Amino acid sequence: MNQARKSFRSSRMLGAALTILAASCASSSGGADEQQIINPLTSTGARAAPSDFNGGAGSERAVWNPSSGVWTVENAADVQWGQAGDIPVAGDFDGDGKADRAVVRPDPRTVSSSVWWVLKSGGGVTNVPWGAAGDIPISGDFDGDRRTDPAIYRPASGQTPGQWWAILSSDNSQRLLGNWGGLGDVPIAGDFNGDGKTDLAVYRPAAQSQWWVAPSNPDNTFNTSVSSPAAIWGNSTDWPIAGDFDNDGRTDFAVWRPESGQWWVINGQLPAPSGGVVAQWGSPGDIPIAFDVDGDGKIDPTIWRNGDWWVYGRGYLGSIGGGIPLPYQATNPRAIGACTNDPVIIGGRGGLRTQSLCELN
Ligand SMILES: [Ca+2]
Ligand SMILES: [Ca+2]
Ligand SMILES: [Ca+2]
Ligand SMILES: [Ca+2]
Repeated sequence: MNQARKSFRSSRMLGAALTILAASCASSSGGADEQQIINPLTSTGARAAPSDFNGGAGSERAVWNPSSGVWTVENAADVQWGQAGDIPVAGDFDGDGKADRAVVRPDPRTVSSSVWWVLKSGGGVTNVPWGAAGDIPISGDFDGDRRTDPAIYRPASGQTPGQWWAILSSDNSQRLLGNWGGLGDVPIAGDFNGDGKTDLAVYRPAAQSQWWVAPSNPDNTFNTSVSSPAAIWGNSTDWPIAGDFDNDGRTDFAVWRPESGQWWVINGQLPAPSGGVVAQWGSPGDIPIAFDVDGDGKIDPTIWRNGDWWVYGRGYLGSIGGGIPLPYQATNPRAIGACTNDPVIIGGRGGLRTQSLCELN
């Protein structure tokens, strides 16, 4: 990675005034009178979800076992891919419309770099050195060619802002996509402006949490001159969970509230509208998953509870395997099973913080 520098807006971001949240997401109430119905709009066409392993309608339940490295996917044979200490990353790296099993592994020879091992659904294997220990792998398509680009978010440290790095699949170029993120920010992979390209976005937990989005431009750059948050949505203990809940092609701003099990979702416009919707699904101790079970393009709020999958509007789907539910998200708060060293971001009183899976067991 070269060390190209770009101006960073952290100070402006941190100094921006809070605006009042019209439909108070910070409130634990949420009556129907303050909700705004999100209108389902047109589909933007098929795009392999990180957990759509067979390319059919909807996603498959999938888990990765952090001890054995085995991927257990609904309606598929178990596959061993990875080992203890790896970070699972699913995405469509080969562009055949099916999610590929992939892991990111710290390189033991250098301890400073990581290797992405991809088992391509269309056949073959790739291993690409990319990133370093402490980086957060991101499964995104930043150039919009419908192939997942290996990407990492390097958390902000001291005076250094958070950095987004990717290998763009369209030209195989290794790029610093932008400096976008401050201390304590949580990276979010989403397409908030609906152009088919993943944007640079971070969630900043606070009493009134901020979502900062640097939207993608047509030339594969990102508008990092944004000077105000795209949304103020969530509180200091919420877990961000982004996805397209209404299938309008734009990722929506959403948080899951661990104390109450509420899903708070606001439409992913830039900037966000003033009101959102809330759904009750889950209980303290659960893990929320953005999952499209039926293939209608809309995220179905899903709860993972000790191996069991519960989908909003459908109920119990059953249990498969043992391990980390996929799509794995850095914001998933709890360890499952064995002890590994990958960083996770855990919610709790006082905000989100980074913690290893070992510490959680
Ligand atoms: Ca694939
Ligand atoms: Ca791509
Ligand atoms: Ca975009
Ligand atoms: Ca949406």
